[in-house]
Amino acid sequence: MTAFAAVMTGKGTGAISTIQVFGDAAGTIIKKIFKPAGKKQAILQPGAICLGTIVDGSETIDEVIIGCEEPNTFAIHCHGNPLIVEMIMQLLQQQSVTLLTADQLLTKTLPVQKHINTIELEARLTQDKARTLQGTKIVANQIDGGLSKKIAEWLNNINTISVGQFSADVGRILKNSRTAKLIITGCKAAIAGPPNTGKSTLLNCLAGRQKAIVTDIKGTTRDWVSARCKIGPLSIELIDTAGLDEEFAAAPERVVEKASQQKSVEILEQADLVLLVLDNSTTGDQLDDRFGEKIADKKVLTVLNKSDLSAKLDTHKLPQILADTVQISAKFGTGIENLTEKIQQLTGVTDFDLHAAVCFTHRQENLLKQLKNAESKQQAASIISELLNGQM
Ligand SMILES: Nc1nc2c(ncn2[C@@H]2O[C@H](COP(=O)(O)OP(=O)(O)OP(=O)(O)O)[C@@H](O)[C@H]2O)c(=O)[nH]1
Ligand SMILES: [Mg+2]
Repeated sequence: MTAFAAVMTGKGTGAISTIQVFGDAAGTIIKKIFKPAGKKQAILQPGAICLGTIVDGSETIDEVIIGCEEPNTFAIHCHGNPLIVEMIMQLLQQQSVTLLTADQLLTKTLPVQKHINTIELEARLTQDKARTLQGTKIVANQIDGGLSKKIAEWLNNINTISVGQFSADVGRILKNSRTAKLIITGCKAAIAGPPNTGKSTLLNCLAGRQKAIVTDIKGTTRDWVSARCKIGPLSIELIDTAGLDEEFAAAPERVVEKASQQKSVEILEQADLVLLVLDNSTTGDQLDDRFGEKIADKKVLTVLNKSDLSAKLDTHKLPQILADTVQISAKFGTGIENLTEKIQQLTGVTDFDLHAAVCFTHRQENLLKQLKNAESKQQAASIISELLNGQM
């Protein structure tokens, strides 16, 4: 006889928290720790809910509502104070219940209760974590349509479809998946550029609040500052970095500046997108040549800031990688609509079809990559079956 429990609600204080208890011993254990209000015996059959208290011997821990969702599956809805939740979890553990994370518990319960395949299970687990509504839709669409539909199509035509056709289909899925990933899990945008060009002003403008310090002194931002904003279907983590000026940071006494600039480069490397901010009201070389190497494989948008002042920057002299430009004034909030449109174009989300077949877990991605290189139909069929029903 076994039982498992997990806190299903998010971390932190909420009005109500839900603990799910599952397993053939769950009912017996609930009876030991639950005292129904006003009744001698709790009726905990599937579909029933019951008000009462969770007790540890003679001590009352919390007033709760218990629902029996399925045979051997109970939901304890208790008060949301994390200390109360912790006490109930400890009490369950004392009753030999194995404590799990919400994902681990769902992985055990969903296939048994709903008879779902691995892709649907993965979709249900991923849906909660999607950063935007569009992200949840993309994932939900993979259950009946999208990837599941494509797999059904492959299986139905396994005898006629060629290995090359699999490879072409998978190529499209993997390409769409890269865009879908930005929508589902969010996107990191580094705001980089020379000192004093208005990077922090841009972060504040996009975030809609004064998150970063702005002054007219070069080198104001030393430690990076981040803020989240929503642009179209994207939830973007903006990261304002210290201005890049290697010559300035090279002096032996500028230890902090050197460290901040190294951090800026690290952030650039991890970003999905780089907003390179230049001051449009100045002439001259604003970036050293080596900067291009650091962003060579990135999606880069050159933001020509301070466009409220007369333009002096010769954009024709910009290297090819910085050729995609947009003029804005972060201080006065002009040109921001163009900027957000460009960001969506650059990340490929502008016309993204939320019903497109995509993969959304590492497991799926790895298997699709194997399928792309499958050498025989037999091998392809076995990978497809693993994709649909394999272990998570
Ligand atoms: N005229 C004008 N001034 C701006 C604009 N954006 C920023 N500034 C000014 O430029 C100066 C520098 O702005 P910051 O946002 O601190 O620049 P930064 O790039 O973060 O600077 P560092 O952190 O030192 O690298 C401040 O005085 C801002 O008010 C703009 O669009 N127009
Ligand atoms: Mg700054």
